[in-house]
Amino acid sequence: MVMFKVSRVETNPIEGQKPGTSGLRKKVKVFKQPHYLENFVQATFNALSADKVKGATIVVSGDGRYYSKDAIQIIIKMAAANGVRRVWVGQNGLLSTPAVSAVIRERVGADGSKASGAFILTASHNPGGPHEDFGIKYNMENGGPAPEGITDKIYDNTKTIKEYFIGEDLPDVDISIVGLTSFGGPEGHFDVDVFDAADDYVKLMKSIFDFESIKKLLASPKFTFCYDALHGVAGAYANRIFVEELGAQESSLINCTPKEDFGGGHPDPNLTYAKELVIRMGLNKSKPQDNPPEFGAAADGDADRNMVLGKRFFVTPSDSVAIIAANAVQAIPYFSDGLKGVARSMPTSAALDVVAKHLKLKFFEVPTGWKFFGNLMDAGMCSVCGEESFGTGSDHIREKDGIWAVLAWLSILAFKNKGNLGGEKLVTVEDIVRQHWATFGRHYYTRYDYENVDAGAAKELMAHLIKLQSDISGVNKIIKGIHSDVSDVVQADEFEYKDPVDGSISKHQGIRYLFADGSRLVFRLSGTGSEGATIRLYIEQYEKESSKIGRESQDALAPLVEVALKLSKMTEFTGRSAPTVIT
Ligand code: G16
Repeated sequence: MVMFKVSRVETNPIEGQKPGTSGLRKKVKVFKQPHYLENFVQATFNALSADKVKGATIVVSGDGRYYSKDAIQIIIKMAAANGVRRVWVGQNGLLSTPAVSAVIRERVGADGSKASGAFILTASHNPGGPHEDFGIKYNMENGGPAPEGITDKIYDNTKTIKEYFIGEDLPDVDISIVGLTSFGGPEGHFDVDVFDAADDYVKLMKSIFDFESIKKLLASPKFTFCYDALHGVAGAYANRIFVEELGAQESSLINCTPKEDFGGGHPDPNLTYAKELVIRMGLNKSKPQDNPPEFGAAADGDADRNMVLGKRFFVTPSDSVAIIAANAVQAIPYFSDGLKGVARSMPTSAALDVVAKHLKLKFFEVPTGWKFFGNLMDAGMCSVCGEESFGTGSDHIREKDGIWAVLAWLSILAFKNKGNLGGEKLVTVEDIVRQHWATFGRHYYTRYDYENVDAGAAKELMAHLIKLQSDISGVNKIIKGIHSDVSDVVQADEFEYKDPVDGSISKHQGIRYLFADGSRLVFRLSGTGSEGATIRLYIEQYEKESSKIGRESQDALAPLVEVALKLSKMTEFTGRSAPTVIT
């Protein structure tokens, strides 16, 4: 057996290692600086209680982006030196973020071991490659992202760190081959277990959904399907689940080979970046398609996000979670006993609120960031949750889950078409959404992103919006001057959240302007960018009247958009005349 020694390496704090909405995300060249990754990993080990490190089992894997393979070897060597007993690695270092969560919660090692946490190597929907982004975050024993208490501790540790520990003489482990490698260290055995990336996750999905009914839907000649992994890690699951298990045609999968640089693309499943899928689904007006598929979906780099499309039809993520919640009990076996409650992030539209009210479900509005759902789920208060940022999921794990969302939609389609698969016409995605609007009303919704804006300018814009909030009648005068028929602002504040489970308070979670007719304007700075600042503007308007629910979203929202841009002085502050992305 190969033996290793523990080396103590002297280091100094490096600035800017504060985890954002979901971990630390920076350019690869930043991560490659001497000690950069090592400092953050040691700061994380030091922030965890000793029993989660010494003698523990941890998972290390990610979306396979550039620099992951090097980072995995470094973390393995640091884990060994910090007294970790076992490291579990997905084959080739690949595990989607939801699969990591599933592995922490479900996987039992051959010797009965369970994982106490995971380093997930991903910058999610940000591009990858030598000049792009890398990222790292830590997930806890419940399978969910580390709560703020821990990420704050990690950050504090990065500011005082003086040393880290590493098994420098440990040889690199071949992570392309499934199997166990054992080493001997000062504190006994240290194992690296490389396992199949999809097994646990596929098993979990099969225990949640009725695969037989989805299989029948996919077998119908009238149902056509397309899945775009945008060259992210979802590709490692798509073939297994959609083709091998559910019988979809291989040609229905596009960009499903995971690549270190995501094929040079931006692995963000929205109407701007999922270009190929958007064309195939007939949603690009300049490239009309004869007969687009009935159903299309995309995932982001680490496969926790999803975009759902029908034939020439876009489902907003806010509507998606509301529709899943409204149909879950009938369509998805996992929920057949009922939903414990539902939750959404603050900027997500209120479509879910209306469903919750109708079904008399517990409902929660949390700040942006999946970690806020975890406490509710652990306390048995929430079954289904979602975010406008293309995240949907349930309490089967503690991360949002891109493939789960697709299977949820396929289940709803299968349920709505039960007994109808041989009929004249299938119930389509668009039919389901329109029917939902007819029952619950429609929340017109759009998000404008201004990416990579000067950070100082973004702060000034936010400060300007906060200052305006002290004089609501003044705000209403400005608004009337922009558009006289927009309703009055009745409340303006910064969103603050008190966690109902542990009582912790999160402040400054987005600037809100709430209107008398239920419309909302929300402004936030993104917490996931790696350079400059990204301003997000969320615009929402509720329409109950059935004669008014069929409008084009941009027409319905045009007055509010104009109000938002002028009120915030977007162009003056940022110099931008248009957003980078509109969804
Ligand atoms: C992360 C979090 C999400 C959150 C999103 C928002 O997503 O996991 O819960 O909604 O960030 O990002 P921002 O702060 O940029 O608006 P991901 O997919 O990037 O891990």
